[in-house]
Amino acid sequence: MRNVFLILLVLPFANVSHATMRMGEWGMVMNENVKELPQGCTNIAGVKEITIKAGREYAKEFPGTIFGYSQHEFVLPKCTQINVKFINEDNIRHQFMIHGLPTYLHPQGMFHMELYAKGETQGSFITPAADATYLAHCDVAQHMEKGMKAQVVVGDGSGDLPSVPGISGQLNKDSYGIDMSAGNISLSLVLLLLGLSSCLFFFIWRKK
Ligand SMILES: [Cu+2]
Repeated sequence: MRNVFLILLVLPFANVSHATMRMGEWGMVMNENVKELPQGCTNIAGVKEITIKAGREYAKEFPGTIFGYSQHEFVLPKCTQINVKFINEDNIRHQFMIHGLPTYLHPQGMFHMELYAKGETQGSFITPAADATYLAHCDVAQHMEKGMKAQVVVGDGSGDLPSVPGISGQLNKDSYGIDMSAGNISLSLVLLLLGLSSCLFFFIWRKK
């Protein structure tokens, strides 16, 4: 009886969030939205299909990265239902998570797709009514830092995000400092003088 009472007490709060989740041994799709209209949209303006592939293959183009997406930028119209096909080409876990979406549509502002190994899945969300640029990434440790970062531009966007491969440069650029120690400088000078004097020597020797 006490349990029934508890359930009745909790029931009115159970439907507060529109959180949806599908999961299995393949991975998960969390916080999809195909029902709720974002504020400022009068109707769903259209439906757009996008495909995003995740894998090591896509890092080749960008030195210093290990992982990547087949596209690091998506330009999408406002108030549009986006059907995302997410393909993982690696045999490790990868995600495609969009952040900063309206929290009344997506808990924590997040739309999340994840595959534990090679495979594919589908998920949908509706783009908001304002011009904005959203971060999309893979949250597995070090995957974003190593290249799995993209931007989702809705309408005209709100400016490029930093360190998006191919869009706004690399996250961790290798830097090679110049060795300015006395030993290194004197060695360089000696080699320079040696080179110059040998040139001079052969020049004079050939003149004879
Ligand atoms: Cu990943």
